[in-house]
Amino acid sequence: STKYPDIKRDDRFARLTPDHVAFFKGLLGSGSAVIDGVTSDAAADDLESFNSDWMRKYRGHCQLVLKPGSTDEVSKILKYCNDNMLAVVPQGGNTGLVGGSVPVFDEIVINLSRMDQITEFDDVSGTLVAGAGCILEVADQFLAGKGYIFPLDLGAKGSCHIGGNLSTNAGGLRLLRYGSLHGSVLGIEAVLADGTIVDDLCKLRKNNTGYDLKQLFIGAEGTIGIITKVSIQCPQRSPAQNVAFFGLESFEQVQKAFRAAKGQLSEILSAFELMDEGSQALVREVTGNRRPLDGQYPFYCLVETSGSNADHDSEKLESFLEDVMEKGIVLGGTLAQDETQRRALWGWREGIPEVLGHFGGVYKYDVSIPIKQMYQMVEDTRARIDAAGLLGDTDEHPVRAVVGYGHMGDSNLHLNVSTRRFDERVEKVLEPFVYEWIAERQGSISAEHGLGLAKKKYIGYSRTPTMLGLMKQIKTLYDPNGILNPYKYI
Ligand code: FAD
Ligand code: 2HG
Ligand code: ZN
Repeated sequence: STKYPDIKRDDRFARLTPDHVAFFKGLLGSGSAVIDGVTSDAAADDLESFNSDWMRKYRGHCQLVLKPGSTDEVSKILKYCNDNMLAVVPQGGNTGLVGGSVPVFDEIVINLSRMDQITEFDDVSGTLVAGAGCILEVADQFLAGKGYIFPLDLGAKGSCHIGGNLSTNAGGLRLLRYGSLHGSVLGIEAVLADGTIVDDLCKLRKNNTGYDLKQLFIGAEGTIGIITKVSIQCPQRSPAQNVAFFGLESFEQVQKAFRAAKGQLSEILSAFELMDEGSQALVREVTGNRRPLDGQYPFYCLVETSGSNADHDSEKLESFLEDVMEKGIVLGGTLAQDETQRRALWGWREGIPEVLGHFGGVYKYDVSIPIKQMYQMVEDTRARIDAAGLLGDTDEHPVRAVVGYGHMGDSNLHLNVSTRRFDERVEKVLEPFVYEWIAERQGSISAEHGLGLAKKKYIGYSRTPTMLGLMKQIKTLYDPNGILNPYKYI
């Protein structure tokens, strides 16, 4: 039984037998590194969290979870799977938002959580080397103790793994300042489908020696190999951080505020995030927290600065806020006075994904579009859902809210449709409408979350047939039997 009527299990893949399980137990031991539902019934509950995604929207039926403790074990597992035509899903913290990290049918989950060691840090260059299973927040806390920062931050930091971050090429809250992982990752170690270990764990900033193959693994979503180690360039942690939160009356004004922030805060600007009133009303409703501003506004922005001089930075942020308020760009605002207030303000932004699924289900679109048209997408979608009679306050309306928020600094909008339940009518109104809307504006159907299972049908809206052909050739070269994360986007 499966929730995916239009996907068929690939009969080339073997079904798990007790002999297969015995091999894996022989390799990893019979302790907690193997969760086995093939030869033992007791594990059904234990398997659930590996089969089900963060949104509780995608669910597989895997009967075996393997947690290797070393690259050599990953290599032996994959070689055996490849020789025996056993399909696998690499899994990190399972916080991905496109259904890529869980099986579709009975694929084996290879979970990297035991490979979490921080093995090297050079405090002159800022180069960190760690296992792919290291939790992002753990890596960042380690770096904090050394005066450095991980060049990526996101709401799921307490659970996601750095290997998962690389595999999705996660963008996050400070890409505007620290850039993409394609720039900060120096090297990786990975294992290919046939067990070959690719040692490209380079620790150098510069290395122009032929094709930069590690880049292929960044954003590949576990389809061409399993990342086992990561080497990454980390910037100096700024001792001073300041946060402002303010309300505006239109998206036109949001754009003016962004322009002003870049001009006035320049090198200390570290985040510029956008939230609409709909998203903030949901955070208020679910958390019950007191809103940071007295009034309500159609739009809110959170601006963060990170620099070396707290007084100088807060003076700059204060005069920025005064300036945009005087000019009528911003209608009301507040500045965090201490770390507790900074965290509270960030909570109004980072807490949004959690509350969106609170009432039943959520349809998520992670969109890159030219900045001027960014919010139009939310308005057009809301109007369309409304015209179909699906939006309303009562139970017969499946949709509760159509909201938009995201990384204004990167022209990356998160369009979310929060529902009382997953409903086919809603999906039909949304898709392919949303994707066509994006393609007409030369946007991307996935700015930072990837494609996984959720967007596999729609890749053609953002990539040409030639590019898709090249991707398929690479997939075949690295994983000829197609055992790595099958049924997903490639
Ligand atoms: P998983 O979910 O376990 O896996 C994601 C994909 O990578 C899957 O396809 C999986 O097969 C593959 N994979 C995992 N580990 C490996 C590995 N070692 N080798 C090969 N393949 C692997 N994303 C953003 O870009 N920006 C955000 O701001 C952001 N915020 C988020 C906030 C919340 C609350 C949540 C729940 C998610 C958010 N995300 C965000 C989604 C984001 O993709 C993930 O949080 C994170 O990057 C995934 O890491 P993970 O370890 O959980 O990977
Ligand atoms: C964020 O920026 C994440 O908070 C999640 O990328 C976005 O929930 C979403 O759609
Ligand atoms: Zn995001």
